[in-house]
Amino acid sequence: MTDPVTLTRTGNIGLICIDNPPVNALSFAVRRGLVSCITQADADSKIDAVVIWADGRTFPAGADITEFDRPPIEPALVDVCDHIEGCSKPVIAALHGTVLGGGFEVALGSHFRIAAPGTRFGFPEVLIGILPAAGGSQRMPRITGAGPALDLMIKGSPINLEKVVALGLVDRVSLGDLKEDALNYAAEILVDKIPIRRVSERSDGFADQAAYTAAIEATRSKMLAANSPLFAPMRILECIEAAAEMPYPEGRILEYEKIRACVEHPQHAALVHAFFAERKSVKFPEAGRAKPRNLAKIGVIGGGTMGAGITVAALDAGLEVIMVERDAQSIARGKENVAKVYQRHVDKGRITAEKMDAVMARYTPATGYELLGDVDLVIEAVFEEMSVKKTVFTALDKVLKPGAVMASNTSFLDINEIASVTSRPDDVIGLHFFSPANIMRLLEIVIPDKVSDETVATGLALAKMMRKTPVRSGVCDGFIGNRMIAKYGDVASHLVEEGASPYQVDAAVREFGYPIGPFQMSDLAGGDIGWAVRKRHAKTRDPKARYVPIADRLCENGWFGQKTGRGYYIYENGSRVGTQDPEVLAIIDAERARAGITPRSFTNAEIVDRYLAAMINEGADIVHEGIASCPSDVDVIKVYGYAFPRFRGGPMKYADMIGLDKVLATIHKMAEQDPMFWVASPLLVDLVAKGKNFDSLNKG
Ligand code: 3H9
Repeated sequence: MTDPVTLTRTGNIGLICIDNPPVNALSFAVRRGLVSCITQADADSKIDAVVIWADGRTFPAGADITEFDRPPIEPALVDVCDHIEGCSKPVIAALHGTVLGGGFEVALGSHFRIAAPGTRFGFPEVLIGILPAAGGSQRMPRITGAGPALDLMIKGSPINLEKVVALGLVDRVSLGDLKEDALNYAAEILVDKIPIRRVSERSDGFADQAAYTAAIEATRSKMLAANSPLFAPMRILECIEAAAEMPYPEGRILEYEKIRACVEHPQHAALVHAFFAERKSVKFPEAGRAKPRNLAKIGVIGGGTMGAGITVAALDAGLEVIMVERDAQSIARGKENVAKVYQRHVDKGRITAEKMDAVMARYTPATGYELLGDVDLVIEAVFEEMSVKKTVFTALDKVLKPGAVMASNTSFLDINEIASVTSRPDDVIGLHFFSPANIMRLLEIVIPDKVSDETVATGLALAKMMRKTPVRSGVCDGFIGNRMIAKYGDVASHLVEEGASPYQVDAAVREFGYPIGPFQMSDLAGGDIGWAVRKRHAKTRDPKARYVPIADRLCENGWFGQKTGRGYYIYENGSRVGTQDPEVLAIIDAERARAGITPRSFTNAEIVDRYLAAMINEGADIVHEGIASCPSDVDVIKVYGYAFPRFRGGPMKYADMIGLDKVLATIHKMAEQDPMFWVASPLLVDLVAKGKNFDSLNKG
């Protein structure tokens, strides 16, 4: 294996080059190489200054996350950064790409920093439940003070070069070839005899001590008020607070103690799982077998909330869009739905009016299919009814050019049946967006029986253009996400029928980490949506299956949730925050009495156990049936589309963490009460029998 870090010499400047694709992560060999090259350069009398440069697309994007679950190997990254800083000759970091986490810390360990335009900087450690622990939490505030460091490290989102320069974190912007400019900068430092500036010895960031303390206290109060369940952010704050209170050598010890606590916390493992799950989900087998077709112009059928959201996502991706509605009035509304998204951007100063005009110039409204003859792909987002979908696909089949991809945004219906009305089922695919489609990152790509690899690869290419997180799903009622929600939604209603109030169920689910509970969600989405689905299923529902009619009673009263001012909660004067409704509780009482149920009390833990056991069991069945390719895909769907708390990794990861035997025990216990509803998934039973977990199915 070749060394990923090398030292060469250009004149009297040593050039350390890191070459560890894809993102130059600071794995063991890179750390060892950096230490060794700095030592060599320091000892080499022909070298007077050193440039650290990285080949490929980026300066190191951080520590190597794949190493986190292995025993640590020396040298630790913090020692590498200190070693760089300790070099007796000027060290210049030449930065490009995404300078993140440990990469940023290597840069701050260097004495000078030069960066190429477009470089992004950040400390995303918090997103994997840890903190910058290679001296970053101690060095950055020494330059910037507390505010910017708190902001960057607690949010975890990257910032651009302009901001970094303004904060004093980068000394020079390269306007030509970065490597050459860095070498010239090093030469200049030598000629001008600019003294070495070690960040760990600086204190300019602490000059305004009052401002420093105020920033810490303001952030602490905000965090305590928000009552966030996340573990790492408060540890980050403690590190930044300590930076001003102790010399660097002590600060880095504290930083080490804090990261140890983070690493041992279950949130870290869950968040690392979420990180890799997201990257795994995009790897569809079809993409390896076929190339995507060209995508420049697409059609969207329907201008409602979904159609307009998809249109905005497509326009944002740089595509031309033809939106089709059935008549002049509907298309006018569709156009308005699209325009108002951009108008809001203009009003908030995010884009100029000219930019909005330029984007809208790529949008064409239409009331017929005639203009769709040359589009590369069509997404149908019409009413969720099989006959309506079939009419649309029959019409599209007549006008689309050969090779145009025909996608349905259905969230429940059988795409094989939709494809069957066309002469080209190989071009038909499901692209299930989540509302608001221009914001939600999840895209379920549903794979019907006859779809071609090329069509799937094109769907994936669209997801990439739209910056979506795509997950592969087989065809079944509700696909992965909605099929699961149907199951645990039933459990929520069972719990209410048995004695919990909807408000307690919501509170228990929020306590687990969801932003809102299932009944708040129903009020937000509109109770009529679930009602329509239940009516559709009524004909095929087994009369012996448990059915809780409480939601129907509310809908019969016209209480559909926020949009009608009343659902499970009351929403006074258009408020989006509901208050509890005694009349709802009375309806629930009446329904319990009708069902002959004597209500009992539940603990929040009992509610969550049952709710999640149903979710996990359905997820296991979905994997068992091959609808999901692996358990981590189920996790991605739930985290990105259904607000499952990311810090718990997803339902399948959560199950692994609490123990599958515990989940199975809950299911068996519930089956004693309702054996028809609670059937343990064969996959879950099998894994428990073999002492394995869901993660064992994620490999490969
Ligand atoms: C840290 O630094 C801790 C320190 O403070 C101190 C500790 C003591 N490690 O996302 P992509 C892989 S914590 C290992 O598809 P993009 C990724 O899995 C770290 N692997 O590309 C994928 O592999 P594959 C702080 C990594 O262009 C491939 O690279 N840093 C790492 O859309 C391409 O990734 C972070 O948290 C890594 N650090 O986005 C940065 N990063 O092809 C995390 C990526 O086999 N990374 N890979 O699936 C990112 O945010 C994005 O990957 C990045 C590129 C923006 C860099």
